Amino acid sequence: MAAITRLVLFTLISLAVGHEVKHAGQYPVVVSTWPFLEAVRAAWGAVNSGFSALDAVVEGCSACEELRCDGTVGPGGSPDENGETTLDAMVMNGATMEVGAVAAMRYVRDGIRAARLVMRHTEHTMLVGEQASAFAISMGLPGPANLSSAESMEKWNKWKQNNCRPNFWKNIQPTGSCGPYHPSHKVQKTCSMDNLVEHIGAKSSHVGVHNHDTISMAVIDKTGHIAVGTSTNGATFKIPGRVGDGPIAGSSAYADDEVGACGATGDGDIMMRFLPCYQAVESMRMGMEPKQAARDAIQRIARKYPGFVGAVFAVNKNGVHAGACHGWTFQYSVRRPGMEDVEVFTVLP
Ligand code: SD4
Repeated sequence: MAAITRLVLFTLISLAVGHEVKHAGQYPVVVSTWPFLEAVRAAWGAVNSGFSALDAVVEGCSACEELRCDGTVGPGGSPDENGETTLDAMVMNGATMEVGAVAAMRYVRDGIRAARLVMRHTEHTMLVGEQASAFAISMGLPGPANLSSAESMEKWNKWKQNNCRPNFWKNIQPTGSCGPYHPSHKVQKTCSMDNLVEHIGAKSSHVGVHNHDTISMAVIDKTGHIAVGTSTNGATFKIPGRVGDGPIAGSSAYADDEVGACGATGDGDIMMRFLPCYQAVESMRMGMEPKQAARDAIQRIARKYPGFVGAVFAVNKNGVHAGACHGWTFQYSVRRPGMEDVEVFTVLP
């Protein structure tokens, strides 16, 4: 009963400040896209027992990879056009600005751990494809493994039966079958920006509420250091070789101890053109509150792509957090001192 009363009170307080929740100076803090409760619990358990922000982010995202959060995150989640699942993942240390990432990685289930290995054991920022897999296995991660599941294969078979639609091709022929595709000779060339905006605005998004594919997480540890991470298999039925926003620092996530952090989810093909998380963190650096910074980052994309679907959360170094979204209702999860368990915040478009 007491817990329910506390929850109601807390909800009222959070509504009262309009999705911006202030808890100055109380660490640790864990924030994650979507109601990925187990992932936040795993990160919280780690950071609360003394893990660094970076290692807690890895524990949190790794929990989602293992549990296949939402049925779609990590191995066994969404297939590409060949029925294969490949992973994009990234970690960023907000104390040093180091980044480790893997993109379009095959045969290794541990996306976020592979990203941390890139950060820890190389001078590079990102490794891709089979070379990323070979690196991860050589550094001790299990593999090679089949990243498909019965569910991903079923999804893929249904898609094939539906003539491989929806898909990510444009200006190609044939349009009504699975290909192989060729460039269409009927591509309209135009110099008018009006036509261009109309075209991109009308494009329906492939990312939906039931195929999130992605976790993006920020952790502030007990010493106030901040880290972020993202793990995703990208977009359902992506063209093989596609890399989304997941492994791109500043797009799917960004952290700077001096300011705060951001995590993103949504149509990565669009979002990575705007680096929304870099934008949100830099806006906070210039004095915006998290709520304003998150909203501004989303609006910059929506102005150019009115049909885009996406969301970000922003959290400043004091633990004040907020979210903003476009094209769908967004939820993000938080755990910090004073909460009995993870709390989920809902943000309307
Ligand atoms: C991507 N941003 O690869 C990911 C997908 C996603 O919620 O976030 N879905 O485009």
